[in-house]
Amino acid sequence: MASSDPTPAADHRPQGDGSAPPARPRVLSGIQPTAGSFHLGNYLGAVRQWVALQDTHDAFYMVVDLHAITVPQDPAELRANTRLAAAQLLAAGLDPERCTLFVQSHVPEHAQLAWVMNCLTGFGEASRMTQFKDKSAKQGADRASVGLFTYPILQVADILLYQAHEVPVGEDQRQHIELTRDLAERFNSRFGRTFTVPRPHILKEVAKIYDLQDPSIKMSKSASTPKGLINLLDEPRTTAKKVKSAVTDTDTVIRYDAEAKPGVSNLLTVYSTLTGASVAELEQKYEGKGYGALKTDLAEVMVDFVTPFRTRTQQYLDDPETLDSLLAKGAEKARSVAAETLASAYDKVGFVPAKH
Ligand code: ATP
Ligand code: LTN
Repeated sequence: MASSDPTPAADHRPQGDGSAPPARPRVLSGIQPTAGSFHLGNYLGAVRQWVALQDTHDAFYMVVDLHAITVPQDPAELRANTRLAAAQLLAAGLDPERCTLFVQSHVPEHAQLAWVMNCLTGFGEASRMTQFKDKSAKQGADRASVGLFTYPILQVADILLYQAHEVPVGEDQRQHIELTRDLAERFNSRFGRTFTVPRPHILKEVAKIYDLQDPSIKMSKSASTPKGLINLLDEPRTTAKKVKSAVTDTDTVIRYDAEAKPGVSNLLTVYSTLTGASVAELEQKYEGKGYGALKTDLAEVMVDFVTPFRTRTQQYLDDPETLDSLLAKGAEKARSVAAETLASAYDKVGFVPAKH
């Protein structure tokens, strides 16, 4: 179930003549190419939804390399990680025939609209973004780039360029989607209706997957110990080991209770999402059995999931020409939409059209 949002997406796209069949709602999302492997939180909190939404929505997904350079990146690693992210998205089930998959820097309109949005954002407003506060605190405020500060505004441009109705993300991104809504409304009221006001698409159950060693924090690539982080491209043996040594509690009852039993509850969420069995069914299945049994079975479920995922990812990486041409086609499709929105926004703010 998507979290209920009080305000439906408001579609301010120019209307057709009414004879065309109703278009599917549009979704857009992005993932950073900053870690080699996706982790289980990225997959369950975001990518899994992306795959499902291809069938019901007009879906645009991108690897956000412009966002990645808001913190220092090694150029060769960035290039490799961008292709690796795309390969993992394809391995996870994105189908270029059913969605538009592209790399953010291939579509120059992102940076162009971001500038306009920068000029519409209050300095104080941008200063309240918690992801910036967290990330800049980690690096030391003096070393944080201006790009990191305006990161959320680039994200706003990403979303508005495609007139997206919904944005599938994890809970940590909610504030950025709120900013997107605010800026879309501000632009529309100041310059006339231009942008669709999007809403977040956040699945409650998987909005936050927790660290296996410290279930009070979200699973993250920047966790203090790699033992609590499941990277999808890890050796399956390593993954099984991490699941088996997940922190639970001194009690032995397998019951979902996020407050009192965060470790077990997290394992139940993961188990349930990967197998389709409900949490209630799992509680029943493991009634009277210890945590060992649950962990052994979940380790097997995880191994069965990551093994083909790794193989498929490698197949895409082994053929970079095909991968790059898939991405080029995606960028072409994305650009045709983005260019139209940018032209309309430029016109609204009063720029003289460039002669061709
Ligand atoms: P990390 O915390 O490891 O740095 P991230 O948030 O930087 O991860 P992104 O590439 O920015 O990783 O995020 C990709 C998607 O994964 C986002 O939609 C984010 O909300 C989601 N996500 C990240 N971690 C989790 C988690 N632990 N549980 C659920 N969703 C998550
Ligand atoms: N900030 C997001 C990544 C991201 C994104 C987007 C998500 C960049 N642009 C547009 C949704 C829509 C993150 O850190 N996960």
